[in-house]
Amino acid sequence: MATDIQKTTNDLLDIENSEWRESLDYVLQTQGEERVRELLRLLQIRAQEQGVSVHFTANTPYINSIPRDKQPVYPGNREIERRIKSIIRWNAMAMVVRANREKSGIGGHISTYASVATLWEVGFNHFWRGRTDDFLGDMVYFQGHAAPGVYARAFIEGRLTKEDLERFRNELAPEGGLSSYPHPFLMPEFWEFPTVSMGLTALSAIYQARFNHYLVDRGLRKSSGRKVWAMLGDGEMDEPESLGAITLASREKLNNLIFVVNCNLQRLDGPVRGNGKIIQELEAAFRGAGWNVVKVIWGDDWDQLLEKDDTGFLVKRMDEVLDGEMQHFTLKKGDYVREHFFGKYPPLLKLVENYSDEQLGRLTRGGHDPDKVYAAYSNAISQTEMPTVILAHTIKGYGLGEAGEGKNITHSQKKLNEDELKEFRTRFNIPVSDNEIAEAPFYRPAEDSPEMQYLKERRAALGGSLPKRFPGKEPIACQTDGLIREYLDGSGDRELATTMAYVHMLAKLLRDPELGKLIVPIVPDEARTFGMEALFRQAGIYSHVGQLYEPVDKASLLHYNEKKTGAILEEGLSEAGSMASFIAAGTAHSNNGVQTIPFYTFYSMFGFQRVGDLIWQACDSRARGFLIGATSGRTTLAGEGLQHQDGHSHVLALTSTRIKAYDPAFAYEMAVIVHEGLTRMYCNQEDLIYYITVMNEAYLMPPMPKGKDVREGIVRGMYRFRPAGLKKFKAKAHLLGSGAILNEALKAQDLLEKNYKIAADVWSVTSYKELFTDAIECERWNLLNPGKKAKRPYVQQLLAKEQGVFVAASDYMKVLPAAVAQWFPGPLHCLGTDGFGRSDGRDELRDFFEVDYRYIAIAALKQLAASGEIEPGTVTRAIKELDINSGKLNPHND
Ligand SMILES: Cc1ncc(C[n+]2csc(CCOP(=O)(O)OP(=O)(O)O)c2C)c(N)n1
Ligand SMILES: [Mg+2]
Repeated sequence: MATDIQKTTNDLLDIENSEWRESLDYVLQTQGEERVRELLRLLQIRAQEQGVSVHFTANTPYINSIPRDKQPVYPGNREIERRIKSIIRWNAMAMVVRANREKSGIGGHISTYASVATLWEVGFNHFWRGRTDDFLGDMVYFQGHAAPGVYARAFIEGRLTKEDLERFRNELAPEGGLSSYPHPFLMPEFWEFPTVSMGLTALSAIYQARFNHYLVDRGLRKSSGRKVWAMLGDGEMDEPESLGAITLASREKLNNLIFVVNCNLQRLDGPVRGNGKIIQELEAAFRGAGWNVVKVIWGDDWDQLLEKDDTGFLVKRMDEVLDGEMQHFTLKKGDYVREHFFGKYPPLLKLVENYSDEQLGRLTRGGHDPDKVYAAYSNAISQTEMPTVILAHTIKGYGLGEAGEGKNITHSQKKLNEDELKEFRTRFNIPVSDNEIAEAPFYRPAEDSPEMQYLKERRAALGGSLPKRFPGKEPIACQTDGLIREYLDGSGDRELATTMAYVHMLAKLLRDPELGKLIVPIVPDEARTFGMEALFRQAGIYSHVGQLYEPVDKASLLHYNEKKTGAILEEGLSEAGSMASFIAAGTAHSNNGVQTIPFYTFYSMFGFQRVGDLIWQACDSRARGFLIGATSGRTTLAGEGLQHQDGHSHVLALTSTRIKAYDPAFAYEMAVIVHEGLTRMYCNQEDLIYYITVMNEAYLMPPMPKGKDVREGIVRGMYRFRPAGLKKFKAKAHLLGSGAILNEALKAQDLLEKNYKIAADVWSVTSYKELFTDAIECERWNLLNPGKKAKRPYVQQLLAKEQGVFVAASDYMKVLPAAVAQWFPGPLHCLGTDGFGRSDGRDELRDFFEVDYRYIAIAALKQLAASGEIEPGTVTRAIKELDINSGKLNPHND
């Protein structure tokens, strides 16, 4: 009885639901979309007035955003495209299988490309434009571990040979090989964007798209309708960087940006959201952020079912099915789909009663349906006001069958046995015979085959092949001597910090008739800290819309000046975003046909430590430019304490060989280094990045000492700044200082000479990294060329005639000077700032970290005592005289 009542109620509800739906259909047909929206809004208001709280949802139903009747007609030949795609699938799989047979454990991925093939092939055949004489080409960031698919296509296009494919992940073969992932550093004429550090692609693509607008707004190139496509994984979207900048993209109305997220619902270990729906989660995030979201969930064959279903149960079922369940529908056969997907509601079972199990098992996902993908891409490229994200539902390991389709292990599947290869071959109809199958041979159709003709015609129509990197440009910045001359004379009686000298130089560069328009100052909400606010007015802060409000400080000379042609990229509090801008500006020489010169100025603690992986990416990208670590030095930055005081960025800068790292003490040193950087990166066209730390301690900037080797020494890392003054002395010491600590070495020199009759030379070490790199290069050469005249490291040559003891002090960790100690002619004592910073004054910090002049002096005395040149008692006496507390806190541990 109760169930009968329930049934009647349900039936009534169903009728009511149908009536509402039909009314809506009627309004839509007779009055159009706008009227539907209006009515929905009115209903929402009415409900709210009656106290019915309407839950906020940024989600739309779990169906395709573009209904079938809004899909454009597919312009290509589906059959030939499917053949081409199948061949690429085969070769991509074969190159991984073969590589792993040759060298077990060499790795590579099959299942990701298998899931993404349609998404890419629709792009290759219809959307992605190559570079031509009058168009720079679209910028496509390929999901990194699907690289075999790009190589396989390049093979079919005739850009790579069979032998090249055989050397996938065999880069050290004599002829060179194909890199595991997209690396412009390793394949500079092929890959444009490194993409395999998950998360960085989305971030980089956003800032790249914005930078493309910036170049147009600054008048550096013409608007061309060029698009930036980021092909991403759904697991990858969990990285904070992936979603971290999406509001910037909508705020800046980046209509040139398209994300395509390959939603195969799986990542490496298992489902991305087994208990939820990743597509819905991402839809809400992107819609909330103001993006155009296009969901491509179901293939064509679902449309008929959706059209036939007037109960609403199909969409209901689609909405509620969990990603974890969807994986079962991939793995199991049609009878399982009938029972568990459609079987949940009787009307759905009825809906598919005329479908065979086989048909149900074959129902496709939207990301494998070229029509649906084409519709989504067409929608994306026609956006004028906002960026687009396409959420495409796919199957991980599509076509691998038993070898991994939809399985949790599929990400790491690299080996297919003979049966699995046969199954794959048959499914995709590849003309490889049973006799050859065990070999997994590569297959390329004959040159005059319809497939090859079609493929070539399509790429020719789209402007040629991609990815393709275009390295190099004409030399610029070859005459910059004049720019730095004034800094070589010192500051007279004016005290300056190196930061001030740097900002002065940047302002001057911005005014330069040749280079000014190419300089891109980047700063993450710290310009005032570095005294850069004068640049606001001079160069302007870039804003695509200009300044729509009157700034509160309008009357001030240094007001906050946003403008469309502004040069400064004021990134707000995003060091990661700033680095992404640095990469965009630093690679413009190859990716944008214009050699912009980025100067990214940041709090040095939040550079290598915070965004080290982006710096690594910049090096791989062959970016060029200046990274300026400001407020640097563990003891030079007073007050800020543990989180802010950087004493290790120069150690982290050792990690990439593309980085030149300098810790200059004086304005002239910095000027020489900037000049050198401009010359090498822009005149000589070398792919380097100059990291320079600047400080906020003001002191007199001396003129550059005379001597022809000074300039060379600054660049190579070390030179004698002030020789000993004493003519008659007990013993000799050499004091090495860097950055602001050089002044402590000078004070120690005076002290040693005056109070202890020890002559001391003071050396400025601008770069331990340069000294170290040069030394290990020499050692390597000597090791491999035993019969030839040995090379001598620069530091060894420089100190060859020196006697006495050596003390090195810097505001960085002791390991820096220790790295070069073995090439010194005598013992070297290293002072440095190992340990966490503290908030206190500069003097207190230098005492705490034991890097002030007193410690430099006693370290020299200690060394001299140890070598028997002075009385051991002198050290004890000096410790007392200099008021050093031997029982003080240990900065290393306390
Ligand atoms: C920062 C980072 N962490 C980890 C990895 C290793 N890794 C490469 S791909 C991958 C899973 C990617 O899943 P998804 O983004 O969903 O791509 P799919 O292969 O499923 O298309 C992982 C963990 C990486 N490359 N980068
Ligand atoms: Mg995935």
